[in-house]
Amino acid sequence: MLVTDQVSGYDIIGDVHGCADALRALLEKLGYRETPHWHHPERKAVFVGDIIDRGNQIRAAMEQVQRMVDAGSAYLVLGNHEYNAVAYHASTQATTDSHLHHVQHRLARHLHHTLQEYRFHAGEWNSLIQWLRQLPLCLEFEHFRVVHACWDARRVAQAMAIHDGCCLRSDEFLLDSMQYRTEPNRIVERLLKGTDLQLPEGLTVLGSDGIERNRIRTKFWKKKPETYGDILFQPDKLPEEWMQRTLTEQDKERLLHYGREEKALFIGHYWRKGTPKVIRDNIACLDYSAVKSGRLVAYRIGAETRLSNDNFVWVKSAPL
Ligand SMILES: [Mn+2]
Repeated sequence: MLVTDQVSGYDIIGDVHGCADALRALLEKLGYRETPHWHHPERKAVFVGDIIDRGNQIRAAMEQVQRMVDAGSAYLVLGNHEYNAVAYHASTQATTDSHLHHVQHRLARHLHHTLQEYRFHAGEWNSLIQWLRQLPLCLEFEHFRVVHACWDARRVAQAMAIHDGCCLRSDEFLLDSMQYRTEPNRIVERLLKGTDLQLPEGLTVLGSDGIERNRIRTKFWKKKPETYGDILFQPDKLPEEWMQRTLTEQDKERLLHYGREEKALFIGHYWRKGTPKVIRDNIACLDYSAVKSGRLVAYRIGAETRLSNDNFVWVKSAPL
């Protein structure tokens, strides 16, 4: 389904992660006013997801976004963190199932800050979950697309076939998505977490978050990549000899290629650092690590179809 509005443009906004003050400052800078909820007379905002977790103003950030979406002045696509919240909630409804118990335990760690903030607000938490379940995994506008981590045409088509991409409305889809190697799980993983590759020969990388991983996040737009260095897309670097290492044919088959001629695409998710720049003239990532004293970033798009570095707007967020 194509989204159309009578507006002069859109402001696509990156991962907020509980930085409500930074969000207010950014909206103000973009010309939005809070009367009574944040809105712009000629534009709409589109959030790429991940409003919750990590920061210390999670409820406040979520409330601002919810009010904007409910009033029709913004859209929100689900991030992996919102998906986790919905899956966690579903797992708490069926505590006798051992698989769901495991899911619940794992997700509770990811959702730690969020669960803390909603601890004494059970009614608000339950209604937030129901509200999140109505939201889409991705959105397609006339001249651009928005998804949290990766636009995979095949997975997007599958998602769009279920309540126009608002897949979590379906109990069956939600429960299946919580089981590995089901189609709903693959759809959610691909759109909300992106593409990755398993490292060979038991090699692992120690992330800056202290977690050891045997997988790396990869670019999904590189044409004819040859080495790991060509496709690595994450803050944690690989040793130089691994960057030079040649990809196997099997690796190459697993990678995706979002073409240069495709519609402009906006994503979040990847913890970028430094001054915001487009990845290519049809791909921009808006996650610049707002919660880690980075930037909360927006991209202002009008009717143009090619992206430019001049259209980023950001605020620096205060350290936690
Ligand atoms: Mn994120």
